[in-house]
Amino acid sequence: MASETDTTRSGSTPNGSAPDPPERRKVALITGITGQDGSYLTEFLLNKGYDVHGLIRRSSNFNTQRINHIYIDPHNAHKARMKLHYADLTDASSLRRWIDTIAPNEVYNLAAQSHVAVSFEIPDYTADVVATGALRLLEAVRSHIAATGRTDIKYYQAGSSEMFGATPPPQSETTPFHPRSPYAVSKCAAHWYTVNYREAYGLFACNGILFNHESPRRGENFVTRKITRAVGRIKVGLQSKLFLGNLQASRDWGFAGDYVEAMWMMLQQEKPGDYVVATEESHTVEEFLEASFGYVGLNWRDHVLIDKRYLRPSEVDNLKGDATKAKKELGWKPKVGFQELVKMMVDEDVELAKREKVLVDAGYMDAQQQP
Ligand code: NDP
Ligand code: GDR
Repeated sequence: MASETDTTRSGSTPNGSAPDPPERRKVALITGITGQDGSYLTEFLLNKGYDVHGLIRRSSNFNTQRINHIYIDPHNAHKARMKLHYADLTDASSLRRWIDTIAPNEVYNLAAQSHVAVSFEIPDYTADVVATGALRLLEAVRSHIAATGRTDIKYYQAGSSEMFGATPPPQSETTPFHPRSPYAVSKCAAHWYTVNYREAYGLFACNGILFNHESPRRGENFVTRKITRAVGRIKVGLQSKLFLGNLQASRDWGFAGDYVEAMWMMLQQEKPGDYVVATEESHTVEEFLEASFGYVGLNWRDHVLIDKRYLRPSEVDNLKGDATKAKKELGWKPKVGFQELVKMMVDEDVELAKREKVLVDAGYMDAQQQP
C-alpha cells in the first residue's frame, strides 16, 4: 500500500503481456480511476499498451479496492504502467499540475458524485464536482495546450442518460435534455462545457452519453448491486429483507466492461463527437428483481419491502437508448445482455456472501442487515 507521503502508486498489465517499448506507448489520464468504470477502463487501456495515470482523492480510508489487483509495489516501479496521484475535481491547481506533469494523450473525466438520490441531499457539492469540476479539467487541458502548443490531446467526458430525464424514449444524441435531479442538471452543464471547448478552442473533446451500466464492481447503493448483494446474502441466510423505493422505473442496463470500450473508441475517431451508448433494451426494477431472485430459486415478493425513503423528489421513469450512431460510426455493440448481466452479478455476490458467512459463523463479523 502507499505510504502517507507517497502520491504515486503503480500497476502492470492484468494479462501479464509484455508492454510496448516506452517511447511508443500512449499515455492516458483518468479521473475517477477508483470507481467502477475507472477500474475497467484502466484494465482495458493497460491491455492496449497504454501507460495509465489515475487521479485519486484523499480519503480517510484507502479507496483503491477496485484497482488493487493491478497495483504493483512502488519499489518495483520500473514494471509499473499504472500510477496514481492525489488530486480533486474541486481543486483546479491539482488538475493543472498533473496535466502539465503527465502530458497525457487522452484524458478521461470519469470522476463524479455519481449517485442521483444523494445529489438531492448535497446539491451544491454535486454541482461543484460534476459541473464545475469538468470545467476545471477542460480549462487545465486548454491551458496546457496553449502553453505547449501540443495538438495530440483528446478529452472524454462521462455524460449520462440522466440528462434526458423526463423526455420519453427512445433517446438518441438529438433528443432534448430534461434533467430531473441536481446530478443530471450538473451533467448537462458538463456536456455543454465540453461542446463549448470543442467549438471555441478546437479541442478534440467527446461526450459519451452512457446509459446505466453495471457489474460486480458496481457501488452497493445503486439498485442493481443493492439487489444482487441482497440476493446473495438472503440465499446464504445472512439477510431476510430488502428495502427498496420505486420498482416501476425502467432502465437500459448494460455491462460496464463493454461501455469503457466505447469511451476509448470515441477518442480514436478522426473527428470528435457525442455518442449515445446503450443496449437499446429497457427493464423495470421489478423485472431485475424477478430475474435475480428467480435465478437462485427465490421469490422476491417474499423479501422486498417498500421504504419511501428511497423514493426521489423527482424521478426518471423510463430510459431506453438509441445507439445507432455508436454502432454505425464506432462499430461498437454490447456483448453482454440483460440476463447474462444479472447472472454475472448474482454469481459473484453469492460467492461473496458465502465468504461473509464463513466470517460470521466464526464470530469475526456481524451479520449486518442491508447496507
Ligand atoms: P463511481 O461512483 O463508481 O465512481 C466515481 C469516481 O469519482 C470514484 O473514483 C470517486 O472516487 C471519484 N470522485 C468522486 N468525487 C471526486 C472528486 N471530488 N474528485 C476526484 N474524484 C472524485 O461511478 P462510475 O464508475 O459508475 O461512473 C463513472 C462516471 O460515469 C461518473 O462520472 C458517472 O456519473 C458517469 N456515468 C455512470 C453511469 C453508470 O451507469 N455507471 C452511466 C452514465 C454516466 P472515490 O473512489 O474516492 O469515491
Ligand atoms: P440511476 O441508478 O439513478 O439510474 O443512476 P440507481 O441504480 O441509483 O437507480 C435506478 C432506479 O432504481 C430506482 N430504485 C432505487 N435506486 C436506488 N439507488 N436504491 C433503491 O433502493 C431503489 N429502489 C428503487 C431508482 O429510483 C431509479 O429509478 C445511475 C448512476 O450510475 C448515475 O451516475 C448514471 O448517470 C445513471 O445511472 C445513468
